Amino acid sequence: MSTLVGMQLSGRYRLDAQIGAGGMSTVYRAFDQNLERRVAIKLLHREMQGDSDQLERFRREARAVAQLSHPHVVGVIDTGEDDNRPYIVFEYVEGETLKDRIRRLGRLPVDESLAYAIEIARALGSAHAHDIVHRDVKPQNVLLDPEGSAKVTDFGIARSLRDDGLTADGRVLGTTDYVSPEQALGHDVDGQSDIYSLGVVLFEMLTGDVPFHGENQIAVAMKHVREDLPDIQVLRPDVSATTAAVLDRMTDKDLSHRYPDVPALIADLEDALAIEAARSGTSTGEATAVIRTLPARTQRRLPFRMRHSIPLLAVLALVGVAVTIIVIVAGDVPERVVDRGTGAGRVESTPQGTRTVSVPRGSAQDYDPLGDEEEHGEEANRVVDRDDGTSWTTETYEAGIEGAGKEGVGIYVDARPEVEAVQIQVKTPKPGFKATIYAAPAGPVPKSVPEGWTKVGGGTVKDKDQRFKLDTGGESFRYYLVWITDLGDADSAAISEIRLFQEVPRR
Ligand code: 3AM
Repeated sequence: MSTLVGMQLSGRYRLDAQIGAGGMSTVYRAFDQNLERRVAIKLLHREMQGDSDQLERFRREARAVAQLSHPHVVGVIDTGEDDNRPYIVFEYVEGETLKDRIRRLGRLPVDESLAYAIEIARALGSAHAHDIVHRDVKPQNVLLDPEGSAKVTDFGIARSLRDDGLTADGRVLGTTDYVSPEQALGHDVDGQSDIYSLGVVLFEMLTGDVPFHGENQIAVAMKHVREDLPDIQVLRPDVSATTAAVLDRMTDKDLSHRYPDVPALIADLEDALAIEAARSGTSTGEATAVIRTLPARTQRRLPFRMRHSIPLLAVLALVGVAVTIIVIVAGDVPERVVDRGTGAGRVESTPQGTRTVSVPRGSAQDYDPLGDEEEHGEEANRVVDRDDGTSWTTETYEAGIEGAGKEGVGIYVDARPEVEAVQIQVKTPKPGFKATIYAAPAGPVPKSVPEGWTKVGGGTVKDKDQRFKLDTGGESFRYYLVWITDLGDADSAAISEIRLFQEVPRR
């Protein structure tokens, strides 16, 4: 192949260096002499030339990919044929592949991993909308440009694994590290297969390694068919339950449980990124750029200062100083809400000898283990947004919760790492429902009630501002669940705020 270096394709593209080789083609760094710029050229292997099926496929897919114009897809500039050998001209991306980055740094920060996953998912979404399935999503096919943005390449050019991976005599050409179970079994694949592979890429970013190893590629492929991925929260304990759940759903072997399409996946990845960023209070690398592109609905999960530019913050800081001075001069220092940097920090009455447990925005989750596992999840964080005007609501139960065949539905707050809460405040615009308060220790959220949960309090929510004393038996817990068991006269319940209080240690 190296003999081709120095050659000119179609009198225009000078091949300068071979930069990669795949099962059916070779990638060159080249120079476009007309436009005087660097390009990347993918040239079909000579052996493939006699294979009219493959030739036609390469041509057809090159045309299809050329229709994609997307910021996270490596752009196709031109296609052509030289001496009957088809080639595709791509924009040249200066930088490393995502695989190189993982090799160099090991596991990546959680928010950065999610940011790359979102960018790759956006690229896949655009391809799927054009009926192009990538079929070979892997970090080797994700280029990181000098700004840090991810660009997916090799779209639709890879053949199905049956043709390209496991050959008739069992020889393996491509990697099966990212292969979906259905692809490994040689079934027809669609966009859901790309979602699985992207899930494996996300797993690798979070852990620094692929989930399965084996003696050969076939053994690895069979693990994708038979074995669950290792538990991400065991390997990477700082990953939130939300992110872990998204990863689980991306890599579910059962297609009816896996994300049905990329838009549904993107919405959850975006929420997960906002939650992780809100939890850590900072963002790193590409996450900072992706956070700016999140829809307003998702941005609301973020602390104020992460949503706004520095100059505005500087102005607000000055205003804050002025207000503090006025308050101090007036001789009325408000009680401070202990706040781990989630913004507003509104002044609220706090029971004597206690202080508010600070939970970040993004730390509330709907909980419906006996139903469809979904209870207006998109509204969950309204209970920790310090805004009484916004509420999370249950779904509508015309015949009551019992009538729906459930013992309850609820919402929990993640008071990470853990806390011994002595009181809970539940604010609601419409009192009258009954709730049991449960708590669970650090680790995965228990899958059902009461298993794994400890009852710590509860009763009827009679007031708009209801408080329940909690008895944790001296233990600390991470999750506090408001488990609604009876809606009273209403067909739904609403909660605008949940706050936990802990004792102030005596000196
Ligand atoms: O093997 P490494 O990681 O050095 O970066 C890609 C990878 O490099 C590079 O070709 C190799 C095999 O994919 N590559 C692919 N498309 C590219 C492009 N459009 C590219 N490099 C720059 N621009």
